[in-house]
Amino acid sequence: SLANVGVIGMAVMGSNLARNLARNGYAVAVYNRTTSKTDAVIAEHGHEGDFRPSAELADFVASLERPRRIIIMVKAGRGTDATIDSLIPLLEEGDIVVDGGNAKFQDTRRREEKLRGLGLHFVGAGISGGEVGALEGPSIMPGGSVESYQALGPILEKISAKVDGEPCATYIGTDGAGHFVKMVHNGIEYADMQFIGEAYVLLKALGLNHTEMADTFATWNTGDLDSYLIEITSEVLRKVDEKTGQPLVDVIVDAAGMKGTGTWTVQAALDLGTPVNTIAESVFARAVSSHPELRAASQQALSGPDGTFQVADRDAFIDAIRQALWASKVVAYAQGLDEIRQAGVEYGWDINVAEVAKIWRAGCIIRAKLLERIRSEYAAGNLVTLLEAPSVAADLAAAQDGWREVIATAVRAGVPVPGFSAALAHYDQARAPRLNASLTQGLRDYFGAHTYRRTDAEGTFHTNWSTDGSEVAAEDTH
Ligand code: NBP
Repeated sequence: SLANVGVIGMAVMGSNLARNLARNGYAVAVYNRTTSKTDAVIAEHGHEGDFRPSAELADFVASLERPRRIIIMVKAGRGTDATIDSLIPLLEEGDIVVDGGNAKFQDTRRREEKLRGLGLHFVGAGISGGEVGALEGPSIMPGGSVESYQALGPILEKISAKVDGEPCATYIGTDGAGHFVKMVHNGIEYADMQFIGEAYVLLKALGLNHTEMADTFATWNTGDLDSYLIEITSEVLRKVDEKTGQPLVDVIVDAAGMKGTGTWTVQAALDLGTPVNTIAESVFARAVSSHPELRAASQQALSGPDGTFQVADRDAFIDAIRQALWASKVVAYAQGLDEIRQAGVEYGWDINVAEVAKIWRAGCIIRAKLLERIRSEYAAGNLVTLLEAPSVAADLAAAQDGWREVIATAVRAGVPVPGFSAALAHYDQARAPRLNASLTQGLRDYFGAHTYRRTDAEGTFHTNWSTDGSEVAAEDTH
C-alpha cells in the first residue's frame, strides 16, 4: 500500500511531526537529505507507527498515494528552495507541497505562484509549539488554495492540538496568509515575553526573592493571565543553578537572541502602516540587550536613579504589576490582530480573525486563556480593534490605574519598562480626541508645502508661510 502523507526533513521538528502523524494512524513516508538521520529516527521510533523511510527522494515520492501530500520541515530559506526544486520534476499535477517551516510570507507567495504555474499546490503552513507541540499537537496555520485544504485539512486538524475537541488548525487564506499569521504569532510572543520580563524586574526591585517571584507568577497563572508563557516563567524563576546554587536566571547572560520573525512582523507592519509599537519595542529591547558596546559606553557615561524604589503597600503594588502586564498584553494582541486584519485587506486574504484566535488557544507558544475571550469578541461583532470590545474596554479601564502607577513608579526609579510604556502610549493615543498630528501637518506645510485639511471645511489647504501668511485652497498652489 502507499503512504498517506510524507515528511521531508528529519531534524527535531520534522521527526516529531512524522511521529505525530504515525501515532494518529497515518502511514508516513519519511526522507532526509542525510540518510543516517532517517535511519536514526526509524531505529528509535519505528515501532510507534507505520513509517516508510526512503533513502532516495524519487523513492519517497513514489511511495505516496495521490494527490501526494508532502510536508517539508527543513531549514527555512535556501534549504526549502533546494528541496522544492528537487521535488518538482518528481511530482504530478494536483500534488500538494506543504512548507511547515518558518518561511517569510513573501517567500511563500513567490513559491506558491511558481508551483501553481506548474499545476501543483503549495501550502505555507505556520506550525507553532516547538518540538513538544510538533509531537503532541501543535497549532497549525495553513495558507494555500481552498482545494488543497480539502485534501490536507483533515490530516492537519487530526494532528493539531485540541480545545474541547475543536482542532487548533484551520484554513487561513490563500498563498502567504498562513505564514503571515504565524509570523505575527511570533511577534506577539516577543511582546508577551518582554512584558513578563518587565514584571520580573519590577518584582525583583520590590525585593521579592526568586521563590516569591515564581509563586507570584504561579498565582497569576490561575487568573486572567493564565497562559503557557506565565506558567513556564514560574518554572524558570524557580530553577536553581546546579553549579553555583544561585537562581539560574541570575547566571544567564542578559543578552536576548532572536531569529527574525519579530523583526519581520515589525517590517510588515511598517509596510502596512499598522501601529505595532509594543512588538517593535520588544524587538528593540532585545537589540539593546545584545549590544555590549552601547551598554558599556552608556553605563560609563549616563547617570540616573538606581532602579530601586519603595512602595507603601507591597501587595497592592504587586497586583498593579499584574494589571500592567494584563493590559499591555491585551494591547499587544490587539495590535497583532490589527496587523493580520490589515494584511488580509492589502494582500487579498479573507482572514477570519476569530478563527485565528481560536487556533491559538492551544498548541502554540502564546496559548492563553485570554484567547478564548478574544475569539468570542471577534465572533460576536465586526471589531475594528479588540480594544473597542465592550468587556475588554471595561477591563482595561479597571486595570489602568495600576498600569499607570507601575509605569510612573518605574520611570521615576529608572527601571526601563519600554513594553508597558508602549502599550499605554498606544492606549492613550488611540483614545485621544485630538492628536499632535495637527502640528505635524502645520510643520509639513511650512517647510514642504505638503498641505493640510481643516476641521471646518472640505478640501486641502496651504498657508503662504514665507509671503503674506494667507491661506489658499491647495489646488491653487500647483
Ligand atoms: P533545522 O532548521 O535545524 O533544519 C535542519 C533540516 O534541514 C535537516 O533535515 C537538514 O538536512 C535540512 N536541510 C538543510 Br539545513 N539544508 C538543506 C538543503 N539544502 N536541502 C535539503 N535539506 C536541507 O530543523 P528544525 O529545527 O527541525 O526546524 C525545521 C523548520 O521548522 C525550520 O523552518 C524552523 O524554522 C521551523 N520551526 C522550528 C521550531 C523549533 O522549535 N525548532 C518551531 C517552529 C518552527 P540534513 O540532515 O541533511 O542536514
